[in-house]
This record gives sequence, structure tokens and C-alpha cells, in this order.
Amino acid sequence: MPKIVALAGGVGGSKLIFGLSKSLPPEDLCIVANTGDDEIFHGLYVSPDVDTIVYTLAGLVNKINGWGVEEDTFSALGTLRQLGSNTWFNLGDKDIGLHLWRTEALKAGKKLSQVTEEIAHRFGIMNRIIPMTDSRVQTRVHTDRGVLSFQEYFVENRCEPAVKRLTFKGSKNAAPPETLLSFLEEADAIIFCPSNPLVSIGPILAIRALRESIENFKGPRIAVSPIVNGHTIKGPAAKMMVELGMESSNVQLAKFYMNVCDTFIVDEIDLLDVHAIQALGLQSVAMPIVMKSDEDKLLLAQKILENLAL
Ligand code: FO1
Repeated sequence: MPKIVALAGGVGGSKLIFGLSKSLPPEDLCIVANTGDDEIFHGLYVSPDVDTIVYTLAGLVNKINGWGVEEDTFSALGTLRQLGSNTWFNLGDKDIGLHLWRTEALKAGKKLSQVTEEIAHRFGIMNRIIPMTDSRVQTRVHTDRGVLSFQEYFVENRCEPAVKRLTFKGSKNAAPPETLLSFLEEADAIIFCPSNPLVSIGPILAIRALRESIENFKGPRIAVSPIVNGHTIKGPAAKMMVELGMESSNVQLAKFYMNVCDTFIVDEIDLLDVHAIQALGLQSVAMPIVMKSDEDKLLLAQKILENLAL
């Protein structure tokens, strides 16, 4: 079985991560999680994309939302609201337990990658989950309503403000964890999950050493499009692209991934995009990429692994 490094954000990426985790021996899958969405709420360090991956692989994720813990309650948040705190970010009681533990471990001097490894282990996950960096990198969404953190843009403002620019504060001086670089050296292939390329994969690629090691990677690098028939399956990627002056199309995304990936997978409905993407010099394949059921997730993972033909 090939050793795979999969780059992912939260909800969309986790679906393919689930399929890959069921298709590969655990030691052969290393997941790189975006931490540009991380934010401090009520004094707690919250890492939404890491947590979505953890809860998904642990079988605990709230399947309706795609994030948070199934059947969680919100009593602590109710108390915070009563005390006058701003509670637009919905932290469940069980979820808060994880944030308390992580915050304490970080305060004790542990690195985010060590803390994440320990969390995964304690949740019974055998795959490696590695945050893109141990330092603080924050996605900044420059909008017509000012500069917002990702969660302020996404949750508090429901993606309504028009996006003018994206920056990743702290990325210049950020380095990937050593464990990630070592896994990349041994890996046979890289998979870009169908996460938002701009705000989930973008922050990962903004870390220079990480981008360079992906650019110089010798094995196959495959990206799965988050766009089907001109629309994003979930989330604001298409809206953001248009506001940033891009076309919300597979061809545009293939251009975005040009130097870091060799094969761009589109949905079977977008078969006509395959030739246009090939004309850019990338390989392209069409297959069913919409993952509604666990079976869809498994099937897509297996098709991608077959396509790697290592
Ligand atoms: N997404 C929402 O749309 N609303 C929420 O209130 C919310 C809370 C939340 C709490 C913990 C967590 O791990 C994720 C949460 N998310 C929420 C999802 C999160 O905002 C996004 O999925 C990612 O940051 C984008 O990948």
C-alpha cells in the first residue's frame, strides 16, 4: 500500500479522509490539517479543522453539521451567554472538554503537533494527524466590512461580506512540524482533499517550507475538486472566487494548483473540463466525487488510490 499525505480543511476534506482511513493501513495515512481557522474563544484554543478530522475518524462527529460532537449539549455556552459573553461560535459541552485539555497542554509548553498527536491517540485514532505548523498562522479575510478572522467571516457573518483579499498572518515565519517533513520524505503520493482551496489548502501552501517540499515532491500529487457544475459542494469557495475576480470553475482551480499537483480530479458531470485542464499541462480524470454516504467516501478513496497506480 502507498504511503499517503492528505491535505485537508474541515468538513469537505474530512469526508475523503474518512474514505482514505478505511482504505489504507493506519500507518500509511498522514493527514495535514489547516490551522488558519484556529481561534481563541472564552480563553480556549479551538482548532476547528483538526477537531473535525479527529471527531470524524473517532466516529464521534455530528453527521448533520459535519463538525462538533454528535448529541452534544450547549449548557456551558448558555451560562456564558447569561454572563454576557459573545456566543456566536457554537461550542458544545463535550467539545469544550477537548478545548480545555488542549489549552492546558499548550500552556504547559507542549507544541500543537504534540498535543494533536496525543488527542488523536486518546480518541483511538491510529492515523497521524499533523497541524500544518506549530506556530500561529491566522487566515485574515479582507472584506467590505473590514478585516475578519476566518470564523468571524464564516460563522459570525455567515460568509455575507464581499471578500477583497486573503492573507495568512504569521505564515512568513512559520515552519511545518519536523514530523510532517519526515513523513513527506517517505510518502509515495500527496492528495489534496476537496476542501476550500483558498482558505483551507491556501494557508497550508502559504508555509514556504511546506509548499517547497510539495513542489519538489517526486511522486504523484492529486487534487480533488470541491466544485461540481460551477458550484461548491459545501461552503463559500465559489462565492469567494467570484469576489476575488476568479471564475468559479474547475479550470481556474486547476490553475491554482498548477505547480503543486499533477492530476486534477473533477466530477463526472464536468467531463468537458477534462480537456481544458489537460491543455494546461495537468492530467485530469472525471469520476463521481460527490460524497453523500459513507459508501461514496470509500468508493472515491478507492478510485483515487487505484488511479495512483503506484
Ligand atoms: N461552524 C458553523 O457554521 N457554526 C458554528 O457555530 C461552528 C462551531 C464550531 C465549533 C467547533 C468546531 O470544531 C467547528 C465549528 N464550526 C462551526 C465549523 C467551523 O467553523 C468550520 O467548519 C471550519 O472552520 C471551516 O473548515
